[in-house]
Amino acid sequence: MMVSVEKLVEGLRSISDKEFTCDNVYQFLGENQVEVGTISRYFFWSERCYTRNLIYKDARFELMAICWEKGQVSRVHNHSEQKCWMTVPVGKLRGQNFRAVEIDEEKGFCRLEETDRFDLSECLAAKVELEEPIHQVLNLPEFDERAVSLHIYSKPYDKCLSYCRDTDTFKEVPLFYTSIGGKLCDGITL
Ligand code: CSS
Ligand code: FE2
Repeated sequence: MMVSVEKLVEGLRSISDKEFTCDNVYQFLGENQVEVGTISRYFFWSERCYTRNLIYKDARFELMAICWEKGQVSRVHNHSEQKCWMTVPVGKLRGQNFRAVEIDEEKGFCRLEETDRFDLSECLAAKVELEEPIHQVLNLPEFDERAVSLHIYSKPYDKCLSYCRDTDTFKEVPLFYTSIGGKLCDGITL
């Protein structure tokens, strides 16, 4: 079924706390695919970096549209131990998962190894596995088009760990919104 983003949010809000599980929300997203026309007012692209555009947020979850120019990639990062689901209503994205083969938290040292990867498009839903939470999302140059992904994070978080593969280090980084409710945030230039 295709639904407006308003209906999608309404549906997510109506799921009880107890039922707000990885599997249930995943299934809900598979059954309720968003009509792109209803999220286009949240789209902003920047040549500098992918953009994070907040659509809805409460204490339990946030929903955002992330806009990717051709070739843009996320950092290798985690989700601060929060649950995450994503779909790709526009274009196509590659997800690459990693596992930590060696970690020394005190030294900020972490050596990663690539594990599985997946391609997402056409609103196919994915969940970021909590057992293997380190990943990167890439709009590969060969996909040759802009992409938009919808992300649900539960609970909302505003910092995460970012991993550098060249130096085998990791650190906490803050996360910012590019826009909220369809309006660019203060101080943001695209
Ligand atoms: N988690 C990243 C996007 S890639 S899944 C972010 O929220 O910026
Ligand atoms: Fe992520």
